[in-house]
Amino acid sequence: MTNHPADPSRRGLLKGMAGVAALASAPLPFQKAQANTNPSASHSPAGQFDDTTKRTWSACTVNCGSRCPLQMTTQNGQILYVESDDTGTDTYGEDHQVRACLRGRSMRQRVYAPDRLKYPMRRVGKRGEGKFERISWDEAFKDIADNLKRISKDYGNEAIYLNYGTGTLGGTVTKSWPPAGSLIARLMNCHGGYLNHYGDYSTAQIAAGLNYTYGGWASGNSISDIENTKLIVQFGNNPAETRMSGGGITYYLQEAKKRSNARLIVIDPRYTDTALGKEDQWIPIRPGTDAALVNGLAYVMITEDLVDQAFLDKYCVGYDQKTLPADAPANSHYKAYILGEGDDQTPKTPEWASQHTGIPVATIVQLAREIGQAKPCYIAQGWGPQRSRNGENISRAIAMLPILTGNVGIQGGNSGARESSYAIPFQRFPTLSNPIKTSISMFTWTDAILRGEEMTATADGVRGKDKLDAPIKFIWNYASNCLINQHGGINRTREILGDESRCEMIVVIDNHMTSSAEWADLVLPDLTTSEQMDFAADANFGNMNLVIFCDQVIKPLFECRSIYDICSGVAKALGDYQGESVFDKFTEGRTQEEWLRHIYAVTRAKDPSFPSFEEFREMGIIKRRDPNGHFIAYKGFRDNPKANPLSTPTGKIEIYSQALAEIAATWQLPEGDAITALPEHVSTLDGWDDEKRKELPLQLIGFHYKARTHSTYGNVELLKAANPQEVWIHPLDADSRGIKHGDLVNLKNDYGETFTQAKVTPRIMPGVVALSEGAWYQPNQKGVDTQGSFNVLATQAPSPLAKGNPSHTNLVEIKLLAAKA
Ligand SMILES: Nc1nc2c(c(=O)[nH]1)N[C@H]1C(S)=C(S)[C@@H](COP(=O)(O)OP(=O)(O)OC[C@H]3O[C@@H](n4cnc5c(=O)[nH]c(N)nc54)[C@H](O)[C@@H]3O)O[C@H]1N2
Ligand SMILES: Nc1nc2c(c(=O)[nH]1)N[C@H]1C(S)=C(S)[C@@H](COP(=O)(O)OP(=O)(O)OC[C@H]3O[C@@H](n4cnc5c(=O)[nH]c(N)nc54)[C@H](O)[C@@H]3O)O[C@H]1N2
Ligand code: SF4
Ligand SMILES: [Mo]
Repeated sequence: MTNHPADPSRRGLLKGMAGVAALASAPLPFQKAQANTNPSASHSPAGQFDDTTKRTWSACTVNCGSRCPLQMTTQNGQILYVESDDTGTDTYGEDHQVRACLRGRSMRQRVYAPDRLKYPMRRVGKRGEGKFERISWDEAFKDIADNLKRISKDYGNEAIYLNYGTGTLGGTVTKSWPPAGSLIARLMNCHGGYLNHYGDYSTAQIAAGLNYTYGGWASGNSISDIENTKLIVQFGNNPAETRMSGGGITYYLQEAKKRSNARLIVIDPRYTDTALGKEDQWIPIRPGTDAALVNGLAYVMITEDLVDQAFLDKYCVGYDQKTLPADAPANSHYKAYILGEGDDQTPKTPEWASQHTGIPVATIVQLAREIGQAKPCYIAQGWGPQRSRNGENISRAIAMLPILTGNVGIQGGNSGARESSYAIPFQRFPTLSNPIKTSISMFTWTDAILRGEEMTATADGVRGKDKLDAPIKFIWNYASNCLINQHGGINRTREILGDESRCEMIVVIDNHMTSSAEWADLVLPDLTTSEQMDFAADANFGNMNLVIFCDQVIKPLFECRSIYDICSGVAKALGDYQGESVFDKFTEGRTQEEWLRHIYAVTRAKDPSFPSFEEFREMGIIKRRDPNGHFIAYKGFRDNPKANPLSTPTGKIEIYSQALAEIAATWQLPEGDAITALPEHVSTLDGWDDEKRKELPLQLIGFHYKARTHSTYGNVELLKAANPQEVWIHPLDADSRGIKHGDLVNLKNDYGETFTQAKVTPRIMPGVVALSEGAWYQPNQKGVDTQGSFNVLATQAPSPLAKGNPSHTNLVEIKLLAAKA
């Protein structure tokens, strides 16, 4: 869709379509423009408008992993239509165009959405009722400052929490995550600090798991390196939806695969858009059982002599007795575990794996032989498999395939992690340092409200201290819908937030009246990217990347203010802290534009090849290619492991991790959770073999959907119409429940209930249903969600090691509510 090579007619069409998409269903002030616009694009739309028509560079800065330039045409100060990148030669492998997907192209709809927040508001009803009164900015600033002072005095700054929020992750001034990179952090660091969080909803389990295998964040070969491979195996990776930009991974995958002509095997419970005829084989798998599949594959590889023994001996710890740490128990190595000579005395035969995964034995044997014989082989995992209750082990297990076959650190191979991107070094907004060193996992904040002082390092993963000293009393919720919508266990969250004596103040800063905003005590209206100047960076692309100059396209709407001005206002109201003006320390005397000029000057001082600020403003985008061609993860280690050891305790790839063995022995885990020294398959609560399945027979997974970026763009009617919210269900499961395609169905489990329409399709394996995450939670009078909002059905119990969100581990039952009219 966004990824066509240069084709003038196609470009004309896209241009015209962007106009149509942007103009349809516009709010009233734009009806005249709508009537004037000829969407056929047979001539330049710009020619039709008067002198005030202008085209300005901006960007889409949401957290879809990509970053896309937008060129916005305005007339009389209002956005008329939105186009994307038209620079470069548009030849793959050169500086091809980074074209926005339909979400970015519908930016006009988001900017002018009827539910735009217009002025600051204070809650008047009970928390969560959604009743507010309009107040002035000065009242809002004073209220926040008074509460910050009171709460930090009574409980300490550890009681002030910056919630996870990625709504404008791609910006520089507006950057909303990581928390320490945001302006809210800078503000709080001028006033005693805040309780930080570690980990993220995206990658908590893989980041924690592969840290023990490779040391630190596990990188993968650049996706462009697929042009050098023989076989591509993707576990739960769906870039056709999750990396949609014209500069995005989906384009690299297609183009690189064309060059190598490598086979593509997709392992996913769903037949994804990434497969969809472009794959050579789809292997549907039961959610949460990828580690069991790997075990079966390893069994075949070991018994058929397909493993790279020399690689395992030289680079790895714990494959067999030879490299097992001296003080590890006998037979606790990987080979013993697979062959059934370890503690459980269970050989992980293909038959064993088939039972767990639902994949036929012959398919497992054939896959093992194919992977074992293809050299090099690009094995990668998206983040779907790890976003589960046993995700740490799953991520480590998948990495075993390239490790067993010696595909790590070579061209055309991969580490088993997700693909890496080439990055352009770019200065970020300095945020000063946080005097509070404590942090919690981003997923455990509701518990920190409820029982903060009981939370410890070994039971709850508190870091920086043995335990928390205060519960959360103040929440900054900036560019985040995690207060309600994006956080598992919505009904439990409602209960905890509903007790106003616990968390005493919640400030939500957003563009729209989201379900999280409804739970705020104060709602502050932020500018969109289109209303201010900023730089966008940090895309997940291939071996080319870009930085975008986001200019101010239109004047701020209503009483909206930028996050810089909001933080400056609070800073002023805070007065002095330890004898220093918070305002002076926060602003350093600069305006937003002056900061951007300063940040750019710092970037340029480090790298004089950047053009001048004014040149960049004119160009809109700076694109660069990786001077090394393709990134090859762990190449230095592979070439010379003594000179370039990994940052694991042994400096090697740790198949058996002593650090994990220690954690397993010392942490307190709830019954049913496991941390293991080897990347074992473990059964979990709400997994396929949970007893509960008798009542809740269907496994429910989520996925990231092209209709939205999480919840962002969820209020754009055109996108909703094109990609409705629906639950994928196999015809066998639908038939046995009397459900037909398009029927309204109810999804229910221990945590909650919702309804949505059924998509009856063989694109999902029997016994599994899938619902995209991010639909806007909207309960009816009985408290039942009406929008198919995923997180009413998800748990708040974290995964064992990362304390991360097990979003894809759920059991559910589905019933017919009403047949399609
Ligand atoms: N069940 C389930 N839950 C999940 C996931 C899952 O797979 N399944 N995925 C998880 C993942 S990976 C993530 S990253 C999180 C994402 O969760 P969030 O980070 O909350 O992401 P969004 O839903 O996009 O919400 C961002 C908010 O920012 C707002 N916003 C957008 N632009 C701006 C701006 O310029 N200024 C301000 N102030 N606000 C802005 C949007 O209106 C929206 O309310 O969700 C997690 N939740
Ligand atoms: N359009 C769009 N793009 C996005 C986002 C968005 O909301 N919308 N969100 C962005 C963000 S913040 C993130 S973190 C990424 C998320 O990127 P991912 O986490 O990779 O995306 P998901 O769709 O959650 O999962 C990928 C695939 O894993 C499959 N899957 C689920 N469970 C299992 C399992 O147990 N085993 C296997 N093998 N497969 C499984 C799902 O069916 C899905 O097709 O996407 C980013 N891109
Ligand atoms: S949502 Fe992502 S892919 Fe789409 S325009 Fe925005 S940044 Fe680009
Ligand atoms: Mo994410």
